[in-house]
Amino acid sequence: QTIVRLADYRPSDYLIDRVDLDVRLHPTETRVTATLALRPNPDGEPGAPLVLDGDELTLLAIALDGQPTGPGAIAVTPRSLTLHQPPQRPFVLAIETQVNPSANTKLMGLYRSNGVYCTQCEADGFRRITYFLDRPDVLAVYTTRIEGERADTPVLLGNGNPVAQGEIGLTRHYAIWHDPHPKPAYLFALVGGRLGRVGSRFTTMEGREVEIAVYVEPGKEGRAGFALDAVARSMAWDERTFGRAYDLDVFNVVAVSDFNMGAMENKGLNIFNDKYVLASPDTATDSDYANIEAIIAHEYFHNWSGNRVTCRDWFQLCLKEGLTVFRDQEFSSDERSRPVHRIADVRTLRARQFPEDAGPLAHPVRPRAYREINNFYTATVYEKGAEIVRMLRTLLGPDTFRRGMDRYFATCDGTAATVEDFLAAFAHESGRDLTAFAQWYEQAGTPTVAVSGTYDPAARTYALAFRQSLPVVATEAAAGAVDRPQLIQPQLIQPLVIPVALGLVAREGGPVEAVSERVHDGVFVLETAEDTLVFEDVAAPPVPSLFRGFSAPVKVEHALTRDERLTLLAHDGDAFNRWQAAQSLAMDVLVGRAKAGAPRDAEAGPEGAALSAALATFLDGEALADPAFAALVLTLPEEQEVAQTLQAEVDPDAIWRARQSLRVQLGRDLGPRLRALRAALAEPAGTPFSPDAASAGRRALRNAALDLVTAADPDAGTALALAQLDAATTMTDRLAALASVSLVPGEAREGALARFGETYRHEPLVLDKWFAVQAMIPEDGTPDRIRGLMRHPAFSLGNPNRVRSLIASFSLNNPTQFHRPDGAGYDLTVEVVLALDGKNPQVAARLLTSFNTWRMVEGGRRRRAEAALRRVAEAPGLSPDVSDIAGRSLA
Ligand code: DPP
Ligand code: ZN
Repeated sequence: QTIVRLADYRPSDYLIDRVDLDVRLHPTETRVTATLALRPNPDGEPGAPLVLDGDELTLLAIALDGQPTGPGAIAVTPRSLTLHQPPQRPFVLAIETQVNPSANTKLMGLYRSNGVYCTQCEADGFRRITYFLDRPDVLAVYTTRIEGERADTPVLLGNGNPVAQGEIGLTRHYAIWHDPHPKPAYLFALVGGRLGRVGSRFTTMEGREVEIAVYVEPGKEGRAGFALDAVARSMAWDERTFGRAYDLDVFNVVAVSDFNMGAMENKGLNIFNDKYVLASPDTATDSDYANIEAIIAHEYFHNWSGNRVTCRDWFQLCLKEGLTVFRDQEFSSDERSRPVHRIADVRTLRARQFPEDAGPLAHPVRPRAYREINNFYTATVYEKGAEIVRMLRTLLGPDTFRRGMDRYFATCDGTAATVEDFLAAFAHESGRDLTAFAQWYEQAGTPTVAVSGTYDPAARTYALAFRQSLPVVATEAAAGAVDRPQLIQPQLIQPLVIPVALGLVAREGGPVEAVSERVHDGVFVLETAEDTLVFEDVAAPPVPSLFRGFSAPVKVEHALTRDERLTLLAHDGDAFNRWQAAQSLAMDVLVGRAKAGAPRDAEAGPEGAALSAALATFLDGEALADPAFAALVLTLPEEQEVAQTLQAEVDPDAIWRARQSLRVQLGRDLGPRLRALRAALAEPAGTPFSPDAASAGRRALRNAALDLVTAADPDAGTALALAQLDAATTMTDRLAALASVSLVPGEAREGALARFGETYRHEPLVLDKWFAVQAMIPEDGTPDRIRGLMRHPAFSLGNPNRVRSLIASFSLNNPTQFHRPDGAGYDLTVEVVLALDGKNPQVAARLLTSFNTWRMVEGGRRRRAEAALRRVAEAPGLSPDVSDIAGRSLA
């Protein structure tokens, strides 16, 4: 497996201007004729051979300018097609290949999902359809003719606009699609199948009439309306917020049930994992609705950030992904509650990206080398990439930021761009040098910012001393560039440009109006390793509120006292930091108890009691005013977050006991309030369902209360949960009840699980939730339970959603069982990774990343984890995907 390096980038020696595809669909013998209009690239090497990429392809025929190629003119393997002496003028290559969609279990290229033909070409799946220059900087105009049996494939969809369709004999028909916008091969798509359709129209601000449609399994049309509406809302939002209009006459979304990713932004033909399209109150939770809305928006927004402006090479992946995540986060914040959404995004970042950045798979947002690009669709590229764009907006201000975006789209439209092109647009509009800021793209690892405050009563000043540091991360090794770790020397690490949104809060509440020339619009910019910010004219010692709205993706070391945190929880003007204050109070308790190895029912400690008292005041004052926010304040940091705070020699059982003891304590101390809240928030019978943020917030708070009540009083809580399970009219309430019940061992649990499984036996997406609930039970019996469920008729290793629900939920979200001292959790994961690798290497590799925290756990577990990883690394016939993850994890 060769290493691809950013430093080795060279333009392609040839370009492809037009692609005419003729695809004759057949379950096992699909024939593809690709007619490519090629020419030498003026920026390439004159006379170089033309090397087209392929993967598992069978060549049937080839012609150059209409003539058969002479003997010895080409060399063909399943992985490449080389034309030794291509004409040094424009020429046409016609290539006929044959592929077997039914045998394609990798779900890359052309495959069948529930009988529906569909494609996935990012990052390099197009080469599994035809020989091609499969790289994102080769942009062509595509015309696609798709032919199939009318009975099997009444719906035939391609990129762009439909231009023709017709009959062929008695049983076959065809459709022709033309996409006028030049695009890289990874954005190609086609679909053929029996599909139901819901549709509507949208008129763009430019006056274009667009037909929007969502295609789903026949019979599920009633579950497609929310996604359809989200498309229209996304279109309107991108016009309003970024001035971006849609540019084709049709926009199609197709839901398929076997899909490696969440969804794919193919031009004019987005293909979705059906989990992110189908929604009804009875089958989808509030978070499903929120995810559907966010992912529909994300893929639609790619039409500009990704498609109109694409990436020069895969090292620039964050250019489209980080930016588009930022855009979808903003959309969701505007459509829902901004602080609530921000908290949710930061929780995800801390739960997924921080551990990645602290472990052996750490890599810069723009990696410098890779072995397998499919392993770089990571939380770092996506979520940290989005944080970089957010910081840019904070640094430049919203108006300059918007002008920079306009300039980026204007200057890079129709091109394959780089991170440098992106930053240049903002440098131009702001007149600022962004060279130092660009380090965010280059350095792996989560920075730490240590802060200490000093009040000088005589001078009436308040000084905040900041010191930033970056962990020494084996960056090059992490990026796959070298075989053994090669540590970056600490002195080579550059300080980052860190926007610190801040304010001062008076001890008795209310803001402190202090002045500092270095704070603009509430933001101080830390640009050096150390710096001190002084506020003048401060009458009394204030409480600093730092990194408001989580203004930078850093860890903050700031030794506030409990009283200071309580002040922020009660009085900070920034909602994010109020939530953060509660989290920090809880984290202090959890870390203290985990270190002390606290038993499960630890006697109510004084710090825990202080937290209960503060939460009681908070709930009394405002729980009903903003239930969604209150639900987040009530939710303790996850076990993985506590582990990240402890950093080394982590004992997951001690963390679980600490968290459990605090849940019990809060449940006891707040019990009457929580029950009263549940009653106050109950929906009057007959209330029509709404997935909106306010209704979802009320359900979230009721269920957060249920969770704590059940922790403190399992019998009473289980009774409440069972009643809720029976009476619930939404999947949100039903699933929350099932989750509460699942934590209390006994017959009630087993009965409830059995009934739920029976009720939804024909609903795979609901069974996924049922699989996940069981996979996350923190008990010794769970690995056996999972092995049993793997024999359930609805489970299949071939379906990525099933694997993620039953196996990845266990490996990623059940820390005590994954990290069992006897190694049974590691064994189960490895067994599935190896069984899956031959079928679907991408999903297998992703599952193996659950080991990315293995170095943090205590010695016995660590040795077992390492041995498990070695078993993977040494297994014969590994895919490049899994071998890359195993190798880097052990490096
Ligand atoms: N489909 C994936 C996404 O939109 C990769 N582009 O993030
Ligand atoms: Zn994306």
